[in-house]
Amino acid sequence: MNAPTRSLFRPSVCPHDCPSACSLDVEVLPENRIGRVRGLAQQTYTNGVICAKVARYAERIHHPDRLTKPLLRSGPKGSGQFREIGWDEALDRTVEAFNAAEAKHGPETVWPYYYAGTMGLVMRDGIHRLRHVKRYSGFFDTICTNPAWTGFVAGTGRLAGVDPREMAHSDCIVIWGTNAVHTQVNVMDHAVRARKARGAKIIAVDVYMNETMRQADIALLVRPGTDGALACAIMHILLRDGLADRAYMANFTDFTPEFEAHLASRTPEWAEAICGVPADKIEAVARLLGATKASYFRLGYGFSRQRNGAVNMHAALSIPTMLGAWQHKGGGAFHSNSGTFGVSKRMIEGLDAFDPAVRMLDQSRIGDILTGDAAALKNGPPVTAMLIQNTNPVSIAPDQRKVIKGFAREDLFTVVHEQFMTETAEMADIVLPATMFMEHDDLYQGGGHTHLMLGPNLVEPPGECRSNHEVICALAKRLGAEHPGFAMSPREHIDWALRNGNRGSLEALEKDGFVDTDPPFERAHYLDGFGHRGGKFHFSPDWQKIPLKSDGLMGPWQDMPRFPDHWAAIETATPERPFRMVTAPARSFLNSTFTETPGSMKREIAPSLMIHPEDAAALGVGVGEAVIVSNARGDVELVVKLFDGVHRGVVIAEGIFPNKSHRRREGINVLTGSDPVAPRGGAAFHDNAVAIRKA
Ligand SMILES: Nc1nc2c(c(=O)[nH]1)N[C@H]1C(S)=C(S)[C@@H](COP(=O)(O)OP(=O)(O)OC[C@H]3O[C@@H](n4cnc5c(=O)[nH]c(N)nc54)[C@H](O)[C@@H]3O)O[C@H]1N2
Ligand SMILES: Nc1nc2c(c(=O)[nH]1)N[C@H]1C(S)=C(S)[C@@H](COP(=O)(O)OP(=O)(O)OC[C@H]3O[C@@H](n4cnc5c(=O)[nH]c(N)nc54)[C@H](O)[C@@H]3O)O[C@H]1N2
Ligand code: SF4
Ligand SMILES: [Mo]
Repeated sequence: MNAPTRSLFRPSVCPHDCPSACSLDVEVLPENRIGRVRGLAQQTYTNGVICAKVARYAERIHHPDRLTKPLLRSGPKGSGQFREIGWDEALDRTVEAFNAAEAKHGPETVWPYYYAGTMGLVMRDGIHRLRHVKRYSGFFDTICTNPAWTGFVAGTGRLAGVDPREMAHSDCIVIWGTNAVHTQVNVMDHAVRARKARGAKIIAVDVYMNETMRQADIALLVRPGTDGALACAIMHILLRDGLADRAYMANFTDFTPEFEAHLASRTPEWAEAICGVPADKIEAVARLLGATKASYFRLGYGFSRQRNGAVNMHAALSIPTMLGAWQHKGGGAFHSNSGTFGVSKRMIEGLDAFDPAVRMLDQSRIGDILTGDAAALKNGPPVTAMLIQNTNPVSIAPDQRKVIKGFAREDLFTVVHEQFMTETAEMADIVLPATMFMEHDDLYQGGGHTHLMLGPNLVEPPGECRSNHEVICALAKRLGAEHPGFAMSPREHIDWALRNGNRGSLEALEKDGFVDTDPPFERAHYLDGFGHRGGKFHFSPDWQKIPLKSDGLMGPWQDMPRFPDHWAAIETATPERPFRMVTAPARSFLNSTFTETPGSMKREIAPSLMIHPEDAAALGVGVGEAVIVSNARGDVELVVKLFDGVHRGVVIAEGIFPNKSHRRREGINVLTGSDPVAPRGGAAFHDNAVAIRKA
């Protein structure tokens, strides 16, 4: 790394957990500082456009509150009292505690816990190498992607879709269950360009009139967890009115007369009663879709965070398939390209040391696991030691009361490697200071597009920060864990992963900072066959056999419908809990990240609840007043915002604010549940029946 003597722009990648994975153009200043951050224009998905929170990155990387020294707890658990120690002492103490725990309960008592705070493959996934070699408990990462990926792959057989840049050729762009303006700004950028250039119509489907819905030509406002009903009614009309592509379906799908008979009763009136979209509006949308060839369905994660989320994802995906939209440029569907990059993770993750006999523990059920639920522990030993990187479960995990109770256990030793003193770090025994993305080298793949990208080390880290890779390798050495991956540098790992995945080399990637891995048209559009055996799209999924990583079947999978349908597995409103609450992402935060930056806090202000004015009147509460929102899992106080862009009975709490910005230091996830979404697990963050009363 050469420190510049004058300011210059260098390519980089946004590392945050966001499908956009933007290529960045970062101004590197002398004296180890960064200046402006903008989108890289040459990478044609990013197209020079990034979100405001990352454009302000100088305030995060040069934040005065960054952790810069290892810390040892000096007061009671969770007191926030720590004293500075050296790295050797921190690592020695960690290894001592891990070995003592292992001696008492066996290696599965140690649970390395991580997530996608950085999406860099070396820094995010290296923790697996340590756990595989040491036979520590496995980590089944359900919290974000499982309901969505399962629903998509149930249909296509593969986690891949049509290049989002093809929106430039679309007649109609359907943005379903993602608030793209907040969570992936590039989707909106490409859609709006298509509207300007060729009059493409933008249709959005969501449960509240968010920014994306407001910018759409047609906004379909559904009740939470009812997208399956809307999708079925659209398909009912397509079949009824001769707008379905029957020749395509005969060639490329498992379409049967039985499926047609099933849809015959899924009328627009039936759907209206469930999802709340007027039947005539459903008719108009179906006619519009049927009249255009190139309809592009951009299916988000948001609507899958319901207990019937996998079914709803598959139902929405079935529409472009019935239209035969996949055959046309600018037509088809996209959810994630995460299954397409082919980079080899064998060395990074130490997969050669993987032992399937070691138990997997479910990320979403951390509360049950840490409070000793035998089933969640797979009837194995308790978890008594944890290493945590890139995630803040005390704030973001569901069933928060159990999570906090678990972390407060005196017999649990916790090491948290972090950039800031998060609420998880506050519960730790040892806190280690972590580098940020511009302070280490890493490789990134764009889940929401087609590029592999290099994020190089551009500046020196402050104080004594070390990268995840350095920490994993240093622990491995002290633990006596042996693997060639522990002796390699991040650059060597990147080169190995590329070469062994037939994706070129580090040298090639370094030239432009990215490579475009877009597959040929035929493959991206599944014209050479879908991913299932026999090459057909499945309208009737085999929910027990989805070709994705698995830790067995979870949730009420036996009750899943055979065809797309409204599956009433959600937490329905009851007289005691008459409201349905959605905990949608805030624009200026990224999960719990950016809650530490003044620029984002100034915009998001304080935890609130958006509530329909008539519901507020019935409850006798007004703007700015506090309400207690409760269910069987707990209660949280929020401040009322009146908002008429929801169905009555639906309330929205945007953003994961720090727990400490709420009464009793308990955040929004006190209300969300960790019971697994069928059939492969996941948390239904937007599926909550709640009661509301004046505080
Ligand atoms: N600014 C910002 N950006 C983010 C994040 C963030 O917290 N803030 N989080 C990042 C992460 S981890 C992820 S996984 C991605 C997710 O990104 P996307 O795939 O883009 O999905 P989201 O935008 O999370 O989807 C949220 C939307 O889903 C809607 N929704 C909830 N339930 C339903 C339903 O039943 N039906 C329908 N139709 N809509 C529903 C919500 O109202 C909300 O508008 O975003 C990433 N980007
Ligand atoms: N109520 C509610 N809760 C939700 C959601 C919701 O919509 N509503 N969304 C859920 C979803 S989809 C997700 S993915 C989860 C995400 O939740 P988290 O995994 O907590 O997500 P982040 O806030 O992205 O990242 C966590 C931490 O990683 C740290 N970090 C970043 N880079 C590095 C690094 O290189 N090294 C180390 N050691 N640390 C690093 C950051 O400082 C940050 O504190 O939240 C879930 N929780
Ligand atoms: S849109 Fe997402 S990937 Fe792009 S800069 Fe913002 S957070 Fe990063
Ligand atoms: Mo996520």
